[in-house]
Amino acid sequence: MAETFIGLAGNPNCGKTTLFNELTGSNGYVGNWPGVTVEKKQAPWRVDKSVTFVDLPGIYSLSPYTPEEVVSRDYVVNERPDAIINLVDVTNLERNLYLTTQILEAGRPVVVGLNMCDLLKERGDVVDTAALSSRLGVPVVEVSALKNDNLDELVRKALSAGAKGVPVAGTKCFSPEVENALARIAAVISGTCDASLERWYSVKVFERDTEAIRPLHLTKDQTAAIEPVIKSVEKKRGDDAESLITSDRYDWIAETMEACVKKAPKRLSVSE
Ligand code: GDP
Ligand code: K
Ligand code: MG
Repeated sequence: MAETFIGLAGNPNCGKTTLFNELTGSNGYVGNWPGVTVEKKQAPWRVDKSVTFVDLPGIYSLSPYTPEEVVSRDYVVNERPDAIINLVDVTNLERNLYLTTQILEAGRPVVVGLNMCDLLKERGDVVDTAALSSRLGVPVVEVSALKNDNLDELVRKALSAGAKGVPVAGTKCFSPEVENALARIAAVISGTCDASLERWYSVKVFERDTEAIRPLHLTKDQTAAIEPVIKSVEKKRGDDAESLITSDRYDWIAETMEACVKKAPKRLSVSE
C-alpha cells in the first residue's frame, strides 16, 4: 500500500508535538515556549504504519523569514504532503487564523483541528464549527490533543481528504480588487507551476516576492504584463501590494471571528 504523509502545521504552542506524540507514540519535547522544534520530525502512525505524521516547526506565517518558517514553507509548498492538518489553538483563534489563510493557498488537502477545546469549554466561549468550516472551505474538527479527545476523527478526515487528493478550493479571503488582480496574474503565470500552486504563486507574484517566485522563471514579457495590474491596485488602495495582502487577511479574519465565535459574557473580577 502506498505511503501517506500528513504534515502537522500550526503556531508555536498550539499543541502539535502533543498531538504528534499521541498519534505516533513518540516522546518529542512538549514545552510551553516557541522555537523548540526547528527541524521537522516524522514517525509512523501507531494504528497504520503506512501513514507517516510530520511534526513541523511552529510558525505564525509562511513568509518565510525565520528558519522555522523556511522549513515549514519548504515542506508544505515543495515536498507536497498528501494532506495537512493545520492545528489551531482555539483559545487564540484570531491570531492562529493568519497562518491558516496562507496554508489554504498552498494547494494541498487541508483539515483544520481546533485544539484545546477542553479550555474553550471551561471559558464558555462557543465556536460555530460548521460555520467556520464553510467559511474556510475545509473540514474543521474540535479536538483536545492533551485529553486525546476526537483525534481519531481528525485523522480520519485528514486521510479521507488526502485519499481524494482534492486541494482546497481556494478560499477567497482578499478584497475584490485584489482577487481580481490575482485572477489576472494567475492567467499570466499559468503553466509555469503545478496548477494546484497557481493561487499560492499568484499571491507571491502580487507581493513581488522575488525570492519565492524564482522557480517560475517568469519572462520579461510576463513580468511586464503583471506589473501594471499590481500598480493599479496599489494606486486605488493607496498602499503597497505586500501590505494590502496582509491587511486583507486581517479583515477577513475579523469577519470570520464575528461570524463564527460567540464569546462568553465577561465576568466581573470581584472576589465574592
Ligand atoms: P507545540 O509547540 O505546537 O508543539 O505545542 P506543545 O505540544 O509543545 O504544547 C504546548 C502546551 O500546550 C503544552 O503545555 C501542552 O501540554 C499544552 N497542550 C497541548 N494540547 C493541549 C490541549 O488540547 N489542551 C490543553 N489544555 N493543553 C494542551
Ligand atoms: K512548544
Ligand atoms: Mg512542538
